[in-house]
Amino acid sequence: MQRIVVLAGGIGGARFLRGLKSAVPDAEITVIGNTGDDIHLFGLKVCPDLDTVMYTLGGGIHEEQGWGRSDESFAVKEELAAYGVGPEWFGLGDRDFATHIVRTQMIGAGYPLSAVTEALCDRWQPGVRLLPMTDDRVETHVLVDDADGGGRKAVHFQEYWVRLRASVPAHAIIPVGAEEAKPAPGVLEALAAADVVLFPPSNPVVSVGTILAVPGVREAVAASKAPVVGLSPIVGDAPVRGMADKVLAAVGVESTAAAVARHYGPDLIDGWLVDTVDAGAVPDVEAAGIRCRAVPLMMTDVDATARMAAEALALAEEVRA
Ligand code: FO1
Repeated sequence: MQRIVVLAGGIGGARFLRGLKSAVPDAEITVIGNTGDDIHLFGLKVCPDLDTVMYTLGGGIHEEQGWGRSDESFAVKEELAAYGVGPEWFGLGDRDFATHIVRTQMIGAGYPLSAVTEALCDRWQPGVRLLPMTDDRVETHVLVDDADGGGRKAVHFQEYWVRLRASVPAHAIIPVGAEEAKPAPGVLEALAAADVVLFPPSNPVVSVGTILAVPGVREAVAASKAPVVGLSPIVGDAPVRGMADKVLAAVGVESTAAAVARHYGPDLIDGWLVDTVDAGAVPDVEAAGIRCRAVPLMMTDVDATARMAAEALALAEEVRA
């Protein structure tokens, strides 16, 4: 059975995984999920990217939004607001709250996040093995201008992304705690045993980049004997969704499919897929020592996404040969 390891962020990663499962239903898929987006609110631990993968693959996602639960209501949020308790800018729904309550309760009882995630997945049956990148606390912060002080301040990634809508310049992206974090149980083992490693069209800085920032993960991907293939989240010089261009600028990377491939670099990735509109970038990427193909990369539906996943696996076979 083919063992595939995917380093995934939230919406882009989750939708890609749905296509991958459809393309290779018999494969054993391990997902290493980003936890740098995690936030503690109202005394609860919220893991947006793990939950987005779990709900999307388990059939509980709000499809149009791409995050949060389907059939959601917001009574708890409204009641909290009536007490003047915020933040109001982060939309936690009633059904979603239950997930965070169970998670926080289990963590309080001494279970590591990896065990909690496994327990939550018992309900959702996502059809993949979902591992957090680490059981340790890592929180991505973004350095922005401080309108009041005239200097700069660090804000939580969710505040930058959701409240500020990435509308102010990001000067630096800091995965706080990453340096001291250890990969969660199973992460390095999965990478060592992988037949193929995939980087979905997730954010290269705050999703895949944060996973790679956990000591040992980048090294394990680079040392992997399995082909490592990525799919560009940038199509026609703009992010397919989200605001990846804003955080790419913070790390000095141009918002192009070729620049993201070079950012990962040939030590990490063996193959790279760009969209057909970026076919002109193929020679650039290949000149950097990365095998590159141009194929349609818009995840318009599960079938289109499955074709992307199949192309990524075909490129993996090509680099392996
Ligand atoms: N994204 C938003 O744009 N607004 C929200 O209010 C919001 C709430 C939210 C709650 C739970 C959850 O799992 C995700 C949520 N997201 C929300 C998505 C999230 O902020 C980001 O898209 C990811 O962290 C980036 O991968």
